[in-house]
Parts: sequence; C-alpha cells; structure tokens
Amino acid sequence: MSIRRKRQRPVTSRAIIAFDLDCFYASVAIRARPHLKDKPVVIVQKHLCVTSNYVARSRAKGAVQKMTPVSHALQKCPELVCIDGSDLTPFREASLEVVTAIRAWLADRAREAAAMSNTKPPFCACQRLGFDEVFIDVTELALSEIENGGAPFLFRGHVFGRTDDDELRRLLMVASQLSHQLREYLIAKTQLTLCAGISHSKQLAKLAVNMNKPNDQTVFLPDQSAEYLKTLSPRALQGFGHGTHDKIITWTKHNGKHEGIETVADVLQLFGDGQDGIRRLGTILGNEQHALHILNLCRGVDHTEVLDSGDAPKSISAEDSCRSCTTMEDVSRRLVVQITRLVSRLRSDGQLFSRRPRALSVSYRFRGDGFVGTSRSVPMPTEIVSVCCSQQNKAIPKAIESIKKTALSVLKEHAGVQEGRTFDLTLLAVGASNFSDSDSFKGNGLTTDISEFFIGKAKRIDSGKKKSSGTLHHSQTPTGVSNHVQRTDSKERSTPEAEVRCPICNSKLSGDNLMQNNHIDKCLKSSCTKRDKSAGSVKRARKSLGTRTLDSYFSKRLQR
Ligand code: DGT
Ligand code: MG
Repeated sequence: MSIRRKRQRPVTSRAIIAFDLDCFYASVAIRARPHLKDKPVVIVQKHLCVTSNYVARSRAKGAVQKMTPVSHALQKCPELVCIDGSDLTPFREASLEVVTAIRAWLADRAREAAAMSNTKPPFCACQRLGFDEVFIDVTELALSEIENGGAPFLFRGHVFGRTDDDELRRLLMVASQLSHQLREYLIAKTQLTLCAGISHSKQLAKLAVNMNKPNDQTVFLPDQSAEYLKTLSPRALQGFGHGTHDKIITWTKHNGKHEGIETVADVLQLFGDGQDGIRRLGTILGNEQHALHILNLCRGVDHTEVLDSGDAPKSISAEDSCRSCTTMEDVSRRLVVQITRLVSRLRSDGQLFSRRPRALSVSYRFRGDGFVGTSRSVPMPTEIVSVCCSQQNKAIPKAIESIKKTALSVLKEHAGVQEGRTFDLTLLAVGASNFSDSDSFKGNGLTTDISEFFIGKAKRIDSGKKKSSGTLHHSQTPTGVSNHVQRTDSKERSTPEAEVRCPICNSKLSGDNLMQNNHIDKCLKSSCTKRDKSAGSVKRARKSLGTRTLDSYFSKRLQR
C-alpha cells in the first residue's frame, strides 16, 4: 500500500487535527442497544473492563478504569451493564465507517474550495491510528479557505497556550472551524461522539485531544509548549513507550542515578546536554535516531508528518492469550479458532481492498516470558489467494488447514512445541501482513491470481489433450520452501517424489524446486510472447510477475 506524502511545508506552519472517539467500544455497543444510553456500561474482555461509557465513569468514581477486573468494578457499581467485547468485528467496522466518512467530508470540502479558487483540490493527509484515533493534516485546506475568504477568524472550542505568530494563529483558527464542522458531521452521520485536538504538530494535537473530554475540542497554541511538557510524565508523549521507559529506568538503576524519570523534565535533566546526551540515550536505546526523536518530543519538537496510508490496515491478526496451554491437542484447537478468525477477516479485507497477504506471522509466549512474546514470519500459504481474491467460500477450509500446518511447523521448528515435549504457552497468535494487490499476479488478464493462472493454463492444455486427471496446486512447505507447482491426485496430494509436470508445456519436470520454477518461468515468458508478440504484452506479463522472474521470486522466498 503506497503512502502518500504531503507537500513539505515549514513544520511550524501546519494545521493538524487529532481525533479520538469517546469511549469507543462502549459507544459502538450502546449505538446498537439504544436502551442502554443512560446506563453505566462497561466493555469486558477476559474478565477485564477495557473501557466504559462516561455514565459509568462518573457513577463508579474511578472504579472502572481500564483493565480493572470486572468483579471489582461490579462491587463498586452493582448496576453496571457488562457487555462482552471479545469480538472486535463491530468496533473494526465502526472504525472504518468513521474514517470513510472523514475522507468523504474532506474530499467534498476540498472540491468546493477548488471550485471557488479554480485550482486543484487541496490534499488532506488522513492517518488512522488504531481503531479510534485519526490524524488529519488540514493545512492546505485551511490555507485554501483563507485564500477564498470564507473562513471566519475565530477559534472554536477551548484554547490552550499562546502564540505570537499571527499566521499560525489564523491557520489554527480556521482548522478549529473545520474540526468543529467535521465533528458535527460525524456525530450526525455515525451517532458516535469524538474529541479533537488542533495544533501545528501531531504531538501537540494529540495532547490537546485529552484536555477536554468527552465530545469537545481544544486548540493548543505552541509558544510555551516546552514548559508545559516538562511537567508531564514522559509516558504521556506518544512515541515514549514502555520499552523506552524500561530501558532508561534500568540504565538509571545500574548507574546509581536514583532520581527516576517521573517527568519529562527528569529525562531532559539526564540527557538534555546536547550531542553527548543524544549519544548516551542512543546507546541505551540502541538507536541514536530514536534517541534524538525522543529528546525532540520532550522539547515539544515533532516534525513527523501525517502519512496518508489509505484505510487498509498494514497487518491483520488474531490472538489468544490464555492462562495455560500445555498439550498439542490444545495448541491445535486454539490455532484453528484463531486461524478461522484470521481467514474470515482476510476474506472481508480482500473484498474491501482487493489484496492478499504474502506473509504469515506466528507469535507465541511461554509462561515466565512476562509480556514479551516471540514472532516468526514465513510466507503465507498460497491457498489464501482464492479466499481473498476470488472470495471462494469453498476454499476456506483448505486455507485454514494449510495455515494450521504452517503454524504448527513454525511452532515445532522455532519454539520446540511438539508432541512429547513439555511446554506451557500463554499466547498463541497468527497474523497476516505484507499485502499486495490481488491483481499483482494477473496472468495476462486471464485470471485473478497466479495459482488460477496455472490451473487455467493446465486446464487449457489438458482439455486440448483430452486427458485431464487431476488439479494443480501452488503450495509451499510450512518452512517457507515453496513447492511451487505440484500435480495432485483427486484424492490426496502428491508426495514430493510424484511426477511434476509443467503447467504450460506439460513436459515432465526434474530437479529441485528452483529448477522447476526456472523452467516454468521460461515457458511462461515464451508462451506469452507467442500469444501476442507485441512488446507491450511481454512487458505486461513481466509486470504481472511482480517485475521479477518466478525464479528470483521464489529464490527470494527461500532466502527469507
Ligand atoms: P476515551 O478515548 O478516553 O473516551 O475512551 P476510549 O474507550 O475511546 O479509550 P481509548 O481511546 O484509549 O481506546 C479506544 C478503544 O480501545 C477502547 O474503547 C477500548 C480499546 N482499548 C483501549 N485500551 C485497551 C487495552 O489496554 N486493552 C484492550 N484490550 N483494549 C483497549
Ligand atoms: Mg478514545
């Protein structure tokens, strides 16, 4: 998925809006059950409250904070309505609904602005973070509205801080108007309320979102932001995660520095002394660039852009964090549940975004590993292609079986999880990533994916010779070694020793996988050239193979 970059502007004259939906899971659940509107509601996952509506927050007086055990919350507030939130589908769909509505509104507004000024529509990068956060860079749109003379120079909502920069103030005034109008539109369209923060950087916009909750907005004027940031906990800065925090704490303990890092000012005290500080923090974090970014955040300097990456998520996963999983039977059962969820989501994803995943990740965690799990990535079994691209329901069981086989093999090879071994897993997860467009393997416009392309080829050859007896599978071994094309019997798959034939010329293939692929690659190219000798069609055929030969494609996979 390509990422569109906004035209570079001076970072101090940008207008960025951060949206955060109010008590998101609870709002979505209540929208589907309007009779609960005024009741205290919590959303429960694995006996823990993951969020609650604002009625519950005020009635239970802090007793239903995130990750509170539901039993504890019920003791404090017996009238709580608990809703199971283990199925994320409604939240995922609502999230997509909101982003789609935001994009539609921005596009309309940009078109209107362009029509008035007779120019190209201004581009607003829109970046979704998680389910309920969205960043929008409205600089171009706000400037265009200012040029068109239609925008009132007034702040909407709360204003925090100050600025002496008149141009920035005007820009943020218009951005606050845009934010207000967009929020009103979203509330009317989705019945979900949200907060907004408006500032010249993602960091300050994000901090502003949380200043007036719920259903309100705040403009953060940046002149004294550095002073304000010093008083915050460093964990309040987006980008200053658990890992960074823990590494610094460990370092301070080892170096006899007992001050701790309660506030951003403490971090600057330890590392704010120019290049030396960056180097020291870089050594602790293992990356000087990251150290510089962290110290910049502490000083209120955030140059990161809003990246418009489309609505499609970069990865999709399904996980099961369990108390204990000690037998292969249990592993297998849990895997099937998660893989079924993953495949179902990939099917919907394919329908929405016309793409398919190329990598499968298998994650696991053993008891005693704390929060740290291990993840391994291998090529995604190609059976998923028919599910994502051709939306074939009958292909689903095959895809699940194939992914399960791959996942079990990864667990055996990398984690030693197998029959006869003792293990205790507390996490099992499967994920899909590295998406490519479903038509990236289109075989000369004949079919939708490469496996179908081969099957189609084979069928044409077979029907020509009137001796069709089996089907062709494009599959790979669990370890990622591709058994590129295997002829199978109608009852069971062929063993590696079985005869393999080229789906294009039908000749018997010898040698290892790469040699076979090499042959098919050549055959494929020559058959393309024969059918249509124009240079364009060869180019298209090559492009359809991802600009590489099949050989290099699969040898790359082997190297992974
Ligand atoms: P807000 O923004 O303070 O009005 O409340 P929420 O509920 O929107 O909280 P937020 O924005 O931090 O998170 C969005 C949703 O993500 C939230 O409704 C439930 C889910 N969520 C948040 N934190 C956790 C967590 O630690 N674990 C799990 N499983 N889900 C979480
Ligand atoms: Mg939220």
